[in-house]
Amino acid sequence: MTVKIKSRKPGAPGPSHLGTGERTNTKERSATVIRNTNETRIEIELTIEGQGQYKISTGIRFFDHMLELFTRHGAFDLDLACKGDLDVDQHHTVEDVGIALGEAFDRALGDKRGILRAGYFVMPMDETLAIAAVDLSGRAAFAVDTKVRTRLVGDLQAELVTDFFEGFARGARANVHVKTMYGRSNHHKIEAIFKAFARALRVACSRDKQLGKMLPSTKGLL
Ligand SMILES: [Mn+2]
Repeated sequence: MTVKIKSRKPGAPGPSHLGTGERTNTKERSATVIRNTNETRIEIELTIEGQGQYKISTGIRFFDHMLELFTRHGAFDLDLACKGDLDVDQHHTVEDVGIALGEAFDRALGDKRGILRAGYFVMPMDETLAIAAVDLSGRAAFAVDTKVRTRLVGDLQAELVTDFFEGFARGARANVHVKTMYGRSNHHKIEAIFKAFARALRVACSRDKQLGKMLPSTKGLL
């Protein structure tokens, strides 16, 4: 397996479209992750201060749909291409995309000084309600409850939603808790979780105006 990770040096200037506010708000945080194994080949370009723009291709249309709305609701920019061994099944593709995307966030956030670090969101989608809580704690842990009992949602093997968030938690070294509270449509149950997760992560990645560049931990390391 080869994993190449590039990230912009913390403090490097970002694009001018991000405005002329506080100096700390003009720094764009981004990362490129290339992750190749015998099972999947993944390329990711992520910008945290994005415009909700995406180019997603995993070979699983419903998974693309989830990553597209994740990008838009998170206000990130995301180019993500994965060529996985879908002839085996979808497991490697979904799990490895989760890991690589988590790694991209971890790298883009650097030493995590000056971020809120934790975030949560409660997201309705019509008759469905989902909650998400994220802590970019440096420790991987996850809890996922989609309340989906069918094997497939669209063309996605529904159980793999759990593997995606487990992978993300490992890659980002984060605590990720997502849960559908109630709902009827399986499509809505998964979609509400991805939207809630995107918005919780967007908060966690946001800059903390009050604490400034302070590390959001008393431990001294995240
Ligand atoms: Mn949808």
